[in-house]
Amino acid sequence: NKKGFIFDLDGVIVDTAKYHFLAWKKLANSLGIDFTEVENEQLKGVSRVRSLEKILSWGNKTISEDKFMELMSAKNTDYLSHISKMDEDEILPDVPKILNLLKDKEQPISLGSASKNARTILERVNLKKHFDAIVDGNDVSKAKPDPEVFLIAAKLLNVKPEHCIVFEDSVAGVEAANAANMVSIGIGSEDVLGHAKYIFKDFTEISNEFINSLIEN
Ligand code: B16
Ligand code: MG
Repeated sequence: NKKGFIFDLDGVIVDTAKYHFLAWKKLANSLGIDFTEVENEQLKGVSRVRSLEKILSWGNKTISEDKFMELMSAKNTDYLSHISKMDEDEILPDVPKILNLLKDKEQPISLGSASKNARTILERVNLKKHFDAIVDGNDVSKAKPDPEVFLIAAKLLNVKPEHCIVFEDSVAGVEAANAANMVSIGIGSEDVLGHAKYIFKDFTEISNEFINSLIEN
């Protein structure tokens, strides 16, 4: 039995969500726009361009195209300054355990991230070797909640979408997995990810038996 296991990156494998938060907050506040965890939740899994568009609309701001590009680049530079300090300690609990279990069971594994920095981050935390395929923000034309990122991953793994399982921490990502006709597993809080097929607080709550049942069914 072969299934395709697709992992989101930010908020699932590593807690880079906190660095996105810091960088967007700095940028929003510099424009006089409020930015709290509530706004941040709506940016999870959302592309860089779309995130900035949302922040500007919350602040009722319109800016020139040049200024837009400048802000995007400033946000990413700031974000990368956090990323450059990352190491294996920032891998979220039990992620390596699950990746190793899937490898033992000969299950194909892909990354399915909206981030254009995904490969850099996987290299920093030394997890790249675990992935049979990597699909990230550089490979897609339509951002989550569009299912494109996960459908490309399924194709690269050579597994039918309905035989794929997606781990996601974002509202947009769970929507994308559902739209792709995949089994969605929310990693985070039930209040936010109620539309996922299964929800766990983190990987420490996921048992080997549960993974086995996903493979068998
Ligand atoms: P970048 P994921 C997403 O990654 C993040 O959740 C989201 O907050 C971010 O804006 C997006 O990547 C783009 O990231 O600016 O690095 O290209 O959760 O889909 O792995
Ligand atoms: Mg995420």
